[in-house]
Amino acid sequence: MQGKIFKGIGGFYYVMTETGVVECRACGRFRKERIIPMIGDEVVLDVKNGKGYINDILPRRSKLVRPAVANIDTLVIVVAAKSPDPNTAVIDKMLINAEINGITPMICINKSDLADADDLVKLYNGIGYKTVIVSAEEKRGIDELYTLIDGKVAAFAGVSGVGKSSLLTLITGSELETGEVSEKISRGKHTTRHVELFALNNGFVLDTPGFSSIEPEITAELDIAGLFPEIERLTGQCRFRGCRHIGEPDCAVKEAVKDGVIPESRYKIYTELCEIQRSIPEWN
Ligand SMILES: Nc1nc2c(ncn2[C@@H]2O[C@H](COP(=O)(O)OP(=O)(O)OP(=O)(O)O)[C@@H](O)[C@H]2O)c(=O)[nH]1
Ligand SMILES: [Mg+2]
Ligand SMILES: [Zn+2]
Repeated sequence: MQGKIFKGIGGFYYVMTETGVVECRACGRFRKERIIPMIGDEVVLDVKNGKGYINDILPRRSKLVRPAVANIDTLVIVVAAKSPDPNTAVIDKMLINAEINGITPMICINKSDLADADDLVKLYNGIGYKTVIVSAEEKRGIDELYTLIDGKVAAFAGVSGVGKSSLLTLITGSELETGEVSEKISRGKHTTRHVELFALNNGFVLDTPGFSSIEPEITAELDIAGLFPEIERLTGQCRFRGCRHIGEPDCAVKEAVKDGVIPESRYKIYTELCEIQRSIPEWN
């Protein structure tokens, strides 16, 4: 039998299968081989005497750290049009983290009842990211958001107070009543936070704090230009093949920055990441 781990508590994994939820333990081999199942894992399981055992983990499509969740397809970066004011540095960091982890990001602008967000939409649509404008308060844009994550495993991330939980309550509302108890994931001082995927009709959602505080992990092999769609797009248009877009002549990327096509702020992050990479001993 095959299924998906949606929750883990005290050594038990809860696996959603075609025939319902199965409480499982990892098989003995896993401990010996130091394999740790993650929430989101697609697993092969066996049921013996009414007890479930996870025997195998299928290859992971992506891996999110803090919270550790596998196979997330979409990172919904939630920002507020106002209160708290959007911070593009934080958004860019989350975008880069998503790109590094092989997760498709999109930007969800909530609290559109409080302010417009034309600048943000223009900036990120221009780069090529999907944006959606919603208001949890006025229940606007929720269907469009739902359509964008339908059939996927979507993690909602963003700084505190932007409305992630409000949106997720609207999105999962009816399904949660019949399934798991709707436990609001709070990260208050004394609240135990457990990570859980919530099933939709077709797909899963996950509430996460932070993800902006994590420094992108830059390795020697990482294709940094590939983390920036607006830079990646221009690859091949520079005079030199293998142009790093830093100081080379006739560089299409530098031109685009000068013309305002590529935002200065994003180019600055690009150069900083290149700098970090250059300081890795194995880089060359
Ligand atoms: N005006 C307005 N307020 C909203 C909207 N969505 C959420 N809020 C309010 O914003 C506050 C924060 O919302 P939450 O859903 O708790 O935010 P969160 O992102 O889950 O915050 P953390 O759990 O701390 O990370 C609450 O008081 C909500 O009622 C909206 O669309 N418009
Ligand atoms: Mg919340
Ligand atoms: Zn170049």
